[in-house]
Order: sequence, then structure tokens, then C-alpha cells
Amino acid sequence: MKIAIVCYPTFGGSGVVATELGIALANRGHEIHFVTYKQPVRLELLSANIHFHEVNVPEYALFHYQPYELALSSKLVDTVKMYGIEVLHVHYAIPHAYAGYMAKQMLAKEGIYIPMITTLHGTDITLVGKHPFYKPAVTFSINESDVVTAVSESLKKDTLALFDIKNEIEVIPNFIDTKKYAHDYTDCQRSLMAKDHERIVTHISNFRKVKRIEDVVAVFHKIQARIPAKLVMVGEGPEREKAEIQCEALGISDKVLFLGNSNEIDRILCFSDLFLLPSESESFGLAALEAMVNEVPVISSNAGGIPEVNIHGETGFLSPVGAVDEMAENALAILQDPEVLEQFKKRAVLAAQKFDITNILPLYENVYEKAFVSRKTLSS
Ligand code: GMT
Repeated sequence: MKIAIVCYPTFGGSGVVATELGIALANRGHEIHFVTYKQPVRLELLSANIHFHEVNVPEYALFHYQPYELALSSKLVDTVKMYGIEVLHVHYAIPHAYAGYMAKQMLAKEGIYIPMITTLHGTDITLVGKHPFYKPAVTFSINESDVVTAVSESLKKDTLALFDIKNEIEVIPNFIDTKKYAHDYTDCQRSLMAKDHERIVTHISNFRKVKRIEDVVAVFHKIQARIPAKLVMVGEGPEREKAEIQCEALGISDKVLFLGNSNEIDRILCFSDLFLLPSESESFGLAALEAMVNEVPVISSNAGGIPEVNIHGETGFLSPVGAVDEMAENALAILQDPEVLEQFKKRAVLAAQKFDITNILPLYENVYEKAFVSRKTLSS
């Protein structure tokens, strides 16, 4: 099929899922057109089946806010017409589902009917979307989508609770290409990060408030007081500086490395012993899944969809949001005993297999097929 994918091109969550999905679909022979404002971070190679269409928003002094939705919907209209796109898949409701709806309407005026699949990712619902300033537009564009998917049961539940949704919501969980992680490094260059006897604890995120970075540092502070350990912090965001100050104040700066954004997540996870994800809210927790597939157990909060990924007592432990003492005790229970650590590692990678892309991709293909066959005639 010819599929246009609209997403954020940045590091992290929804953009990564959309990009990996597009690459996998292209490998299966579909023609994929990414439509966004920059080449997606994980889209390293443009192959025969992958196209990228950049959305440009020329600056104009009159506009206090540049009209991205307008430029995106116009780009979608042009792309659909020029390449004969059959299905439009927008990731993250804001503003993509809204712009997609406008594009559909414009195309319908020309007799072109294109089904739109909207995938909800989390903050587009639980954080930003529910704000009264956006809520009517988000509700409208979800209800006007031909198919709506959510990345976890928890996100589906939140969406139905927060919005007046008339559409069905299908849960298609996030995924991972487990084969890609079946690397055979014999040396992860662990020695660059820590001494042999030190445990390596890792956190990866966009360092936003919702990630509770201060809890990451507080949990690690308690861990390092009992066993030799290092904390590797990967990512960039508004909470990073505060975290550096917190480490300084706790006197643990020499044990914490802030690496910034990285394209080598699998290398970093390869030498990690434990992953921390104490988020306030998390629709799925893709970072936890990436850790698990790299044989890294997860200590997390029990927020949102995390319990659908990190299985308590099996792949790691769950605690209530903010329970840093409990998280530290759970972390130590895993880290202090090499045999226990080994068991958690094995179970983590095993549990991750459930989310292998080979299980999830057909679910999306099914949705595209269904949407294409029963596409609504907007003119009626
Ligand atoms: O984690 C983030 O804050 C980024 C955010 C995004 O919008 O890309 O991630 C959301 O989508 C991911 C992919 O579906 C999920 O794995 C994350 O759990 C979700 N984040 C939140 O719900 C806070």
C-alpha cells in the first residue's frame, strides 16, 4: 500500500514508533511517505520504498504563531495527489489528527477519499490534549478519524474517561525489533563508564517534568550509599539542569554521567545493569521495553501503561509514583545478588519478545486494509 505517515521527527516516544513502523512497512514492500518538518531522527537511510516530504512554514512577521497545521494539511493534500497515497496514518493527535482531517476534507472536494488512522501516544491525551484550550479540537479529530488506535489498554481507558469519544479505540501496543538488538558485542565498552565492581544504573528520557527526574537521582542516591554504582543519564530536556544541581548538592556528581541525546541507546543499555523509570504518567514506556530487550531489568512507577510492559517481580519491580525508598530497596534486591540479577535479565528479554515487531506489524497492516476497504465517503 501507499501510506503517508505524519509524526514528530524528534528523539523519543511517538516519533520513534512512527519511524520504526514506517521502516518496517517499507521492508515489507509498502511505499512509505513521511510527512513532517524534519527528517526523522531514526530514519538514517532513505531507501527505494521510503520518501520524506518536509513541511516548511515560512516565517511571516504578522503571525505571532506560525501556522504549522495549515502547512501540514496543504503538504498532505499535495503528497496524496502526487503519489496516489491510499492511507494516511497520523501519530500523536495534536495537531496531526486535526491537520489530517483538514487534508481529508480538501481532498474530498476533489473526489479523493482517503482514510485516516490516528494513533494516540500518551501526552497528546493525558497531558496536552485534555487541556480545555485543545480539548474540543482533539475530541473532534479523534471522532472524525476512520480508525483510532492507542498504544496501551491504559491509554485507551484514559482517552475514554477524558474525552467524549464515539469511535472505537483499538489497542495496538508499541513494539520493538528484537532481531536488531540481538547484537553480538562481546565488549560493550563498559569500562568506559564504570569500574568492574560497580553496577551501572541508567535512565533515558526527554527530561520533562512527567519523568520525575528528581526521583531518578533520589533512588540512585540511596543505591550508591549501599553498593558501588554509577548512574548514566541519557537525554535532554528542561529538568536536566535541576538534576545536575541535585547531584551536586547530594555530593554524587562524580558518580553520575549526563550524556545528552544519543543515537547509541542499545550500546548504552548493553552495559547497563538496571533501568529507572519513575514517571508520573506514562502511556506505555517504550524506554522500559528498549531496556528489557537489552536484558536490563526495570525499576519503575506503576503509572499508566507501564504495568503492561514491566511485569512486577518478573522483569523488574513497580512502585507507586514517588515511592523512592521502595524503588531503591527493589533496585538493591536485584543489584546486590548476581544470581538474582541474572534471572531478572533473562526474564526481561523474554518478556520483551511479546512486543516483537513481527507480532505487531500485522495488526497495523490489518487496520490499513480495513480502513482502505471501508473508507468513508466524505461527500455523503
Ligand atoms: O515520553 C515522552 O514524554 C514522549 C512521548 C511522546 O509523545 O513521544 O511518549 C509517549 O509516547 C510513547 C510512544 O507511544 C510512549 O511509550 C510513552 O509512554 C508516552 N509518554 C507518556 O505518556 C508520558
